[in-house]
Amino acid sequence: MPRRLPLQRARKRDAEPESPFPRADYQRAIIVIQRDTADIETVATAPFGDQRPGTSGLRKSVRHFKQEHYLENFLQSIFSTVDGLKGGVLVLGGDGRYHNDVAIQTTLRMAGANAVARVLVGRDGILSTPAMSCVIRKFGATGGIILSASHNPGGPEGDFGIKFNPENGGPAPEAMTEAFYQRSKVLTSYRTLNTPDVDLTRLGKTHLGSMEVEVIDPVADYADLMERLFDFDRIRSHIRSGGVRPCFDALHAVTGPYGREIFVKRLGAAEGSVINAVPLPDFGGGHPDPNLVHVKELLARLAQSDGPDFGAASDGDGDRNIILGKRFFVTPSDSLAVLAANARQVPAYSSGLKGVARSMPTSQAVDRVAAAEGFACYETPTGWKFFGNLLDDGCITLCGEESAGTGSDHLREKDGIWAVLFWLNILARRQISVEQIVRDHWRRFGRDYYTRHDYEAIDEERAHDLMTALKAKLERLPGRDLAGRRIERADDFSYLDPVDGSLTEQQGIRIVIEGGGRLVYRLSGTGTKGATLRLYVEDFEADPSRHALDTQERLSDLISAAGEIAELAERSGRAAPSVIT
Ligand code: VG1
Ligand code: CO
Repeated sequence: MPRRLPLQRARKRDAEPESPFPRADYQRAIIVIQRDTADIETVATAPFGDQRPGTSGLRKSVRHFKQEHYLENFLQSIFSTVDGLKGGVLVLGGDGRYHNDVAIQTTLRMAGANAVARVLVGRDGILSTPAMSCVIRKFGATGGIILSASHNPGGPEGDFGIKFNPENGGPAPEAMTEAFYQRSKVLTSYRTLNTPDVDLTRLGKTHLGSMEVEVIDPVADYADLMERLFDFDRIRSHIRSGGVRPCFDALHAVTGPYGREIFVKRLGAAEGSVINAVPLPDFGGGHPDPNLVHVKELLARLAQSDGPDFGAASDGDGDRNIILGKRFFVTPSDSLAVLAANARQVPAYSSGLKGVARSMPTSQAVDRVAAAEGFACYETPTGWKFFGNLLDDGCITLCGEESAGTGSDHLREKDGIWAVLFWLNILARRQISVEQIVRDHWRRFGRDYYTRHDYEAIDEERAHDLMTALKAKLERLPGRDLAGRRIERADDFSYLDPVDGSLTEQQGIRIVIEGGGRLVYRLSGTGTKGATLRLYVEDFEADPSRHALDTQERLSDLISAAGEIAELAERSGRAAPSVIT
């Protein structure tokens, strides 16, 4: 395995155009350089220099994606890189955001021209990310293409994205995304079909050239899988008896139809318990990111005395989740720990867990469960792709990220609705509230206070300089005092994959403080404007009499120390973070 290029350094270089052709001349017309058969066209193109996928696929503004040949170039890089696609089976779908409809047809035509034998495409071009993973695995497909920018806003001024999942159903590993990028830099042409659009509104088979296209129900296979994992009977009777009053907010993103089928039809929740259930191209003007800032309507409902007592929401493509009780927020890091500690309550995990994994910036709450229960706990770089090998190799059963992603070996993607069902199953078994479950968990394992401060859309150069300056200090930090406590360790996180031996470096700065405190700094790999700096702060509290404090207050000394060490305000040019979660 070759050593990977450090992400930050490489991204900076992406800014420079690498095309050997002057784009302005080139963009004047689509030049068809070859017409192979009646329908297949080979179109001349020139590389864009900026098609290196980030944390989760290639993500850019819609405007950027709409540049002539931009989407086609990246698609051709995929078709030319993944051997098995020729003659293979491809699954295709997106989160329904603006441009999904156009891009789906472009992808179908290019799949046909690149000799894909069969495509399974979600009705209306829609598939959630976890449903994609489910379908790839169920039908033994060669891979899948997901059109999504996930939690990023949609609409003509919003973002678009594309990701590829190989046959295990998980995000393409780094070596593969790097190969796409390398290919994108040397492309001179792409192949497409000169054919009309395929009708995606009706289920069933049709043909595009010699390729078979099957329009599938995007919900059915996924819902069936959920029914096999969880105790639907028990959840249904818990809902029927009024033991729990759930409300699921789909934020006008992809999970609306999934939520309605599973919570209303199969579990008997009230009609109105799935809100914002119609997927819209601009997510109704909202931000499909399930955090406290963006689920205002859900919070308002939970605050009503006769309203729901269990709230949940998912993101643009359905892989994230937020879990709420009555006036109570479960941090994603705690959620992962609670699921791990209660896994035996759920049919699919009743024999216990093989191990767990969390991304590096995720709090250490799940580590405590692993230590107490005696199973392994892995720490990986941010991004679901790093869990793939551990899941495939049977090292872990559950995994999660602080960014509202949890999942298990049932798929190879994080899975929003799965997490909600897991919670409902625990509630139905334990017959107590969300808040009681979490408080009980803290009493047993201690509480890891946790917050993330995002500095969005800051100047790229300033962000990189901040990280460089901080890295230069790391060596001198251990042994020093931070907010009255000793710094134990300070490093730039690198990960040696225990399964394939690959090394991924420069994955974020960690400063570990005695007693379970931690500061983490990293640059986002999903943002599309400038740079986004994420500061993650956590601290451990064993004393149960101190488990009900305000998080920002409890962490305030560490937050200010984190600002001082990194000279955050001066170097970022921002007095305060743009989002606190
Ligand atoms: C963010 C999160 C990361 C998550 C990724 C994709 O990445 O921090 O945990 O895996 O988004 O999630 P970054 O590089 O911006 O921090 V999704 O639901 O947007 O595909
Ligand atoms: Co997502």
